Amino acid sequence: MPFQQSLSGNKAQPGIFIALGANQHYRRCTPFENLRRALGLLGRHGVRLLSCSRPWRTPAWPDPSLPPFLNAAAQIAWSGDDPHRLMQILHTVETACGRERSIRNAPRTLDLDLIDYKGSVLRPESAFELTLPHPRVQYRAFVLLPLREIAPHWRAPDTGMDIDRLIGRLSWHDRKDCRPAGGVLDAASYRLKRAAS
Ligand code: PH2
Ligand code: MG
Ligand code: MG
Repeated sequence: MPFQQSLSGNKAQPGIFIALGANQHYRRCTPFENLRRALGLLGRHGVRLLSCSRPWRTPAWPDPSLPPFLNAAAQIAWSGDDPHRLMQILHTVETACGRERSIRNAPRTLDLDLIDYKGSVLRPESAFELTLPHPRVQYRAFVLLPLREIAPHWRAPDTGMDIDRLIGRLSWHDRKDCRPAGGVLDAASYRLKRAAS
């Protein structure tokens, strides 16, 4: 299942897309292991992985002197109907992977962002409430480049802009050091590894 393009992107059928990121170890786990563990934990909360991009190594934004991130994007399936509840699940998994909340953009063991929930557009008055689509995704190479691997037909639900156009608008500076990092991120291989150890 890793790096499998979703059949629909969000062209034929809207989907649920999340972004994953990590640039800090948690105990002895590397950022790569944190991302893989997160996918396994999501499964225990009833979140099924439909497709996952390759992991990408990306410079920390906005301060590239911080450790680089490992980023990925995934399409998931979930039987619930409230994106706020799904966000709670993402937070629970972040906490289980050592996420501590400090200042904005601080290094983190795990960040799970809900990018697109079935094409919903939510614009709450408070910046602390869930906003959909994720308000910054359309400007971030570290989200768009992995997302394009699994959803090449994705369009931002609010502006309707397609992913190629969004990537085309990024500056060379923002894209130039973002690269696939090698390795395979999917929950099944993490479970197999655990079972063997
Ligand atoms: N996440 C941030 C801030 N900066 N930089 C990169 N490269 N990747 C991220 O996922 C990231 C970031 C806040 O969530
Ligand atoms: Mg984030
Ligand atoms: Mg976040």
